[in-house]
Amino acid sequence: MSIVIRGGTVVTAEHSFSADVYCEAGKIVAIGENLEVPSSAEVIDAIGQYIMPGGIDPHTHMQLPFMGTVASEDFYTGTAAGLAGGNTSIIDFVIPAPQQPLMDAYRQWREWSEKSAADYGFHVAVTWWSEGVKEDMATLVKDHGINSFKHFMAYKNAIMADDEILVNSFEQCLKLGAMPTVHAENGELVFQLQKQLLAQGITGPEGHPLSRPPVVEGEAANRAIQIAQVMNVPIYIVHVSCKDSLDAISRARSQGQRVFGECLAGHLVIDESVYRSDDFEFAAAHVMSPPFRSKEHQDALWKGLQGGDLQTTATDHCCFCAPQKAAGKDDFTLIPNGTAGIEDRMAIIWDAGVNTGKLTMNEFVAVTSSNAAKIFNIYPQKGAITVGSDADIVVWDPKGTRTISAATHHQNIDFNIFEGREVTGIPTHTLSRGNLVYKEGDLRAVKGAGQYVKRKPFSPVIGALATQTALNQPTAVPRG
Ligand code: URQ
Ligand code: ZN
Ligand code: ZN
Repeated sequence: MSIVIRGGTVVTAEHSFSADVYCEAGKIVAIGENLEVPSSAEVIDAIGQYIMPGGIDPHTHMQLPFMGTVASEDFYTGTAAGLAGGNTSIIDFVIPAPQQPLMDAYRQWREWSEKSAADYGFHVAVTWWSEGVKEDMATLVKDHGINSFKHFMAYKNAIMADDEILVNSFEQCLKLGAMPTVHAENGELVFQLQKQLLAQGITGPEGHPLSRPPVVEGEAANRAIQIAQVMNVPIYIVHVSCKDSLDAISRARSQGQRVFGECLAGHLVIDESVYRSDDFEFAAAHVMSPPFRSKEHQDALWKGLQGGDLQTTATDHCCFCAPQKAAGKDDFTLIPNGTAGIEDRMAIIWDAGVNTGKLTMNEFVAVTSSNAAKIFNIYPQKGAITVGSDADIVVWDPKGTRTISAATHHQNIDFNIFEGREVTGIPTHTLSRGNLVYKEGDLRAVKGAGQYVKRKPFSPVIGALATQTALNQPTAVPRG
């Protein structure tokens, strides 16, 4: 199977240039003007369109068992929906129950993910501590291509990691050359505020954001960053949602500490007014953590992306349908946390970022693909348009339009947080390791065609430098 993409403009995190791209046997084989290729090659006409690295979503939870139920999107339907939106890789999460051996959970998630239609990797969560956990972390890095470990500072009495777990795990991450990542919310404060709100009779979804104010996220982000500094490890803060945590990141980065931040497409364009709806289903559908915030925080996140204090965008794709959300009808703390985004992230970031001048096209590629590949050490295999890279490519029509809706999306959820938004800038073709899996509305995802992506660790000292060096590359055409 060979494909040549003709007549387009290649857009990478570094620059943009006119060129054809020829793909064969799953790899990018040639890039240049008026390429001569075998007559048997399938031709994609990309005139007036952009040829970009396929999106990498570094934060998804396909078929996650959580809060007494299981996320409605599985690895096949979720990765397929991503392909329809120009996303060609995910990094999902193995989340062991406390006392569950990490290796057992890892094997379970590898089994679930075999049905993926696109390439995938994992962060592994450290939800408890023992010598066995420490040993399993080493096994996962040395033998299974894991180079990042997640720590939930929220979710008390479930998967919450306290400071003792953070310190022990960060120490092991340094030894292994692995990246520690955190969900930064102070779980003790959330628990306390939840009790207070329920005692006041506030049981509806409007209680959710009240129990997780920005200060609760800012405290945890700052604490995790300071622990990382003392432990001499880099750190990646997932779903940064507010100025409070972004300020902690900016402060640390300005002092040379290696801190990376991720924000979600949803947090960039949706605000907390959704929780004040009288419609329980509508408000509950938006219950995720951290919650959607006010506009001042959205503006701060955009500035974080523009200024380089936030490096990646993601979705935290973790789907629960209305009947599942109804578990919290009388108690908002029982509403399963999570919603969707994998199919819409690229178009949302393009429409709200590039079309408004907040981001250049090159910065768009950086924050939707290349930076995640660099931080998690799969660049330029992924996240690049270079000879030898995997042929994970999206052909992007900057003039194409789409109205986002649950009625037409491919995601296995009965709600879309971007419902009704008309976006300008859409994928017309998606290639997954050189296979044309999406063509002008026709989704041809193949169950099980996705491959597990092993990620090498960074060596303890060089690793931190490598991460920084990788990210120091000119990631965008200077905005003039
Ligand atoms: O916290 C997370 O990232 C997982 C459990 C998904 N749910 C959510 O509300 N973000
Ligand atoms: Zn989280
Ligand atoms: Zn998550």
